[in-house]
Amino acid sequence: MRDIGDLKLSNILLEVDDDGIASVTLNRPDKRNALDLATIEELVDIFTTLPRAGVRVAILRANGPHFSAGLDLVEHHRQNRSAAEFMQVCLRWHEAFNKMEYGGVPVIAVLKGAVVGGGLELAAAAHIRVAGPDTYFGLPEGQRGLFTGGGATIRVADLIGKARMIDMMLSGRLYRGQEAVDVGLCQYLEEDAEARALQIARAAAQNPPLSNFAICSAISHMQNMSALDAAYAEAVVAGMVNTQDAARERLAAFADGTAARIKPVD
Ligand code: 1HE
Repeated sequence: MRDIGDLKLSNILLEVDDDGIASVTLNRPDKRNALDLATIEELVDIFTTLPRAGVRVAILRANGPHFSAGLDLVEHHRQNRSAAEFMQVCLRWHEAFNKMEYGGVPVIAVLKGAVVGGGLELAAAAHIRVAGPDTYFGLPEGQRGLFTGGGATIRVADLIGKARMIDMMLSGRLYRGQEAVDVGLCQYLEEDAEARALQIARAAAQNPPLSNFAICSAISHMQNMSALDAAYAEAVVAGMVNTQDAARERLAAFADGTAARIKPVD
């Protein structure tokens, strides 16, 4: 198993606590956590390694007042890339975000300030998004003469529908507050988004890793399949997950009356 200590990181901080909860912290606050190529490569490395390092849940967060200002526009400007070069850049973004979405480790994003452009594409690759009171979402690509290249046409359209996504890109519309929850950009809106994300992470970390692996990879894969193939794949995954030792133990506890019942708590 690869040790996370082997990773060479400059733009992202990575810590794992004793419960296997990783904090992945974007750490270019001076640049509003703009995503340059080096940061994308670090994301690829981190999310390739976490599933094999025994990490149970990852919290994706950011230092500074903004989650992420998206594509590093200054780097992109300075590098004067060709079409073929920028296509390669986008493929690395896809590599990073696909590792997050399909890697099998739950990723919970804590959002604040600007979550715009590529920053929203990054957030959309997380499994749960927790926004704070000052969080706002935008796709300013059109205003910059750009187009999305980090998966927004798939993930953001999936979250909010193509009509809203097109509106955001054409009109520059920003979403925040309860409206952002209502349209599907985030699942939680909290005064203390960090605390809520940690609470969710601790709850998810109680699930057997194989169950979380299925939840955080199989559902995404199945969205890409025909209904017939998805049903088949679901049966195969359930065959593995639902017969694991951890499931047998938990079912025994349910059968003997010692397992918690599923009820709302006030
Ligand atoms: C940046 C970037 C960036 C800030 N690339 N350097 N994304 C955008 O169009 C959003 C661009 N950013 C902004 O609109 C604002 O910076 C914010 C609203 C996010 C924050 O405003 P503010 O007033 O707090 O900060 P600032 O003064 O604008 O920026 C502080 C520094 O961060 C400054 O650098 P400095 O060296 O002059 O101090 C900025 O240049 C730098 N900075 N944002 C590079 N994005 C795969 S395709 C995806 C396509 C997209 O993502 S398009 C959306 C791009």
